[in-house]
Amino acid sequence: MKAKMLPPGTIYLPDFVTAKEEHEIVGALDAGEWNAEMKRRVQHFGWRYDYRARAVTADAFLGALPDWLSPVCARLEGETEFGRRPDQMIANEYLPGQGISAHVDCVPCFADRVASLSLLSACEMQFRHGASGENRALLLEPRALLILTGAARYDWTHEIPARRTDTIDGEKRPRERRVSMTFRNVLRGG
Ligand SMILES: O=C(O)CCC(=O)C(=O)O
Repeated sequence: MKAKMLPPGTIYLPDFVTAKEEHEIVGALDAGEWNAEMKRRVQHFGWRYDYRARAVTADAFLGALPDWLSPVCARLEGETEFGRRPDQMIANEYLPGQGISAHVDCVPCFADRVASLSLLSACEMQFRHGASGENRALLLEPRALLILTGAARYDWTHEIPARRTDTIDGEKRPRERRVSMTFRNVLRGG
């Protein structure tokens, strides 16, 4: 769990939002419409990502990101290595026992920096290096921001194992409802 053990290009920023902001963001998401077609519920903003085709098609534009995301987007652009204003965001909801399978975010669809904000509950993220099979793990705490760049973005898969409890340094950490927001920039024609 030490920073030096993370895949190169991983940036972890604890307390990126306050507890008040966390509460307001989750309230705004819950006032919207969660899509329940997959194992976990999702909401897409900016551009709809097609999971089956692994594509963002030209007709998938949903509109600008909502105003209530502006403070977080401005901070991503001005205060972090993300360094630009995102135009796409997917919110994921994980109930205990739910996860996301190992993947690299679509390379032709999205630009070279991906940022994920964790809300409400912690979980372990696992990384695997495609060429060597090396593994790493990181505890994503509520309100922390994870930015994947470089090798961490392209050469390592990331995954949230579908578990009810994580065991971190020998300590059992039962999961509760977790919401994440992953920010990206769409590559036109991707
Ligand atoms: O929930 C997370 O923190 C990660 C989400 C993710 O990997 C994704 O949306 O591709």
